[in-house]
Amino acid sequence: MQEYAIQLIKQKKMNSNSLKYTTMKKTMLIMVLLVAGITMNAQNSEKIDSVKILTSIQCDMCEERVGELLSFEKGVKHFNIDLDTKYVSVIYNPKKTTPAEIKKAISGVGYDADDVAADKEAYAKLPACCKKPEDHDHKSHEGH
Ligand SMILES: [Cu+2]
Repeated sequence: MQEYAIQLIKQKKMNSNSLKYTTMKKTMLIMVLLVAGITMNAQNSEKIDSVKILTSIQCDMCEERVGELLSFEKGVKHFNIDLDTKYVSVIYNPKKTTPAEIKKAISGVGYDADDVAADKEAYAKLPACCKKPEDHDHKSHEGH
């Protein structure tokens, strides 16, 4: 009976101790979960990269054409086309595409993209207003 009483007292002591312990444990657990959550988030969130490509676009039809292409291009998250500077800025997922692939796609619809020259066939199919000024001049001279 005495032993039981001692045990009870011990248990009480332990309980108050373990209450503190539990609170600490909870805090630790929350912290661990938080850190794990942040780490997982960083791993899960798609990595993004950006590239700025100088193109040979001429008018808003070109802007539309390139815009439509980029809207459906694999790995492209966002893009901005500046008709004045002819620069196309692309935010992309480097796991799904590369600047080279994006440039190739732009070339495929008839435009120079940095060092990648426009696909000749695609360029030939472009309406006159979308062709480079030097080709315009050539045409207008032919007409005279
Ligand atoms: Cu155009």
